[in-house]
Amino acid sequence: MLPPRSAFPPGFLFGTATSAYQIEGHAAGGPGPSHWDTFAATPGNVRGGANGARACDHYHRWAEDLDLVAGAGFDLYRFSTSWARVMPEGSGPVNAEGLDFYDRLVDGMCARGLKPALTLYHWELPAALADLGGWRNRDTALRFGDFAEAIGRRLGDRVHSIAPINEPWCASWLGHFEGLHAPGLRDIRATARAMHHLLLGHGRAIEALRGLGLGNLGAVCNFEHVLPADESPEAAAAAARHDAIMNRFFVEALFRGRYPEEVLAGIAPHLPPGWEADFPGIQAPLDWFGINYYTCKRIAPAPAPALWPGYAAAPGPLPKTALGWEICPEGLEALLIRIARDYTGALPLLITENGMAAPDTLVDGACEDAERIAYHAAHLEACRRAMAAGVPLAGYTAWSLLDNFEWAEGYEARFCLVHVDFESLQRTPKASYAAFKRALEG
Ligand code: IFM
Repeated sequence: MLPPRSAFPPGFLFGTATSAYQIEGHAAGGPGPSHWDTFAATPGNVRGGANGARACDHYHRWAEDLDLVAGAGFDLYRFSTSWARVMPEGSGPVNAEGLDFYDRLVDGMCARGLKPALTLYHWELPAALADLGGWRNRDTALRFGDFAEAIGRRLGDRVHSIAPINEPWCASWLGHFEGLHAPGLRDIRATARAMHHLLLGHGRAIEALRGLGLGNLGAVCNFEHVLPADESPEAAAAAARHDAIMNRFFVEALFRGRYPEEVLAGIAPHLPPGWEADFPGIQAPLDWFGINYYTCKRIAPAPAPALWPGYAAAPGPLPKTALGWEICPEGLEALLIRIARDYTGALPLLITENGMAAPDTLVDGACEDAERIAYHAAHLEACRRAMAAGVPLAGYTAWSLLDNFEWAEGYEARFCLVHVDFESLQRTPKASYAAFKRALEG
């Protein structure tokens, strides 16, 4: 059972999240192509050859979807704006239809009493900017500031909060080093530049939004609880490298104005000249910090001869989700305590994503996702323990509202509270949706 609302302090915010490309249906409404369209169109990149062209058709069904968010009693809805939808060429003329869509969406949230929690970039880089080098190119960070300003001007008067970029580790490392996300590169120089320019873009966006007089601005990073695969010093060192790349690089830049030595050991020669001078902008003060957490990861040294960073994931003993991710709520508790202690202090923290993929099916029109209820319950209890230990946690956001386009996994990994039939597009609330509804009433 999920802990009820009354088990949390008054004002603690409960929300659910989605992102533009994963649900909207990118073919509708006159956007430009994004690098996810071109990545998905390349054979072998996405399971089943899927793409986001239709997704959940949220572009046309958004009112029904917002009714679902409000119907469960959530306080907040975390959504994102697609850069390629609003600025088809990445800069210059705005697609009025795209901006109007987000305007209606935000009005729809306000009309239902939902707090709009806006993420500006959840990975739809306009293909026109990808052609110019994408996040490898410093200019993309500057153009992102312009995009932030255009969105801030139109929606800023009604949104509750804004975060410029979702999960910069995925947008840089997964897409430029591991090649698993768009743009599908495996190139250390591209990675180093993307890591830095995403942070620069974050800083530019915060500057533009503050310039418009907007507040409640934050950042959202994803974290794993990293454990060495065994007790050897080699595993400890490998785990420390993964931890520095995934867990420390972005938060250390945002809150300390530096990059970890373990990461510089690999990427320093590939960073753009003069990178150190960008830290004052990257470190622009924030009003909150968002944590996306799903799993823990055991790390072993890569087999020799290994190039930097020289580590590999090893299997662990805990129960796993449909994507093979270990279920480790204790890792969330440890991370919350660590991040507050080492980086954010009294700044409010939010869980901006947490959830699990399960092999959900409809049986007689119902989806009994008991495993998902247990997952959220265990992670909410971990939040309570962290709060009891002094962590200033202000909210929890379940990933995700609707089964959706799970990036390279296509439509097979279902993470959500509402089942979507991708033929008929019918939405069916799962047992986990009902469990949240009950918990939020109490
Ligand atoms: O679906 C993604 C989301 O887009 C970003 N965070 C992780 C989720 C699950 O993989």
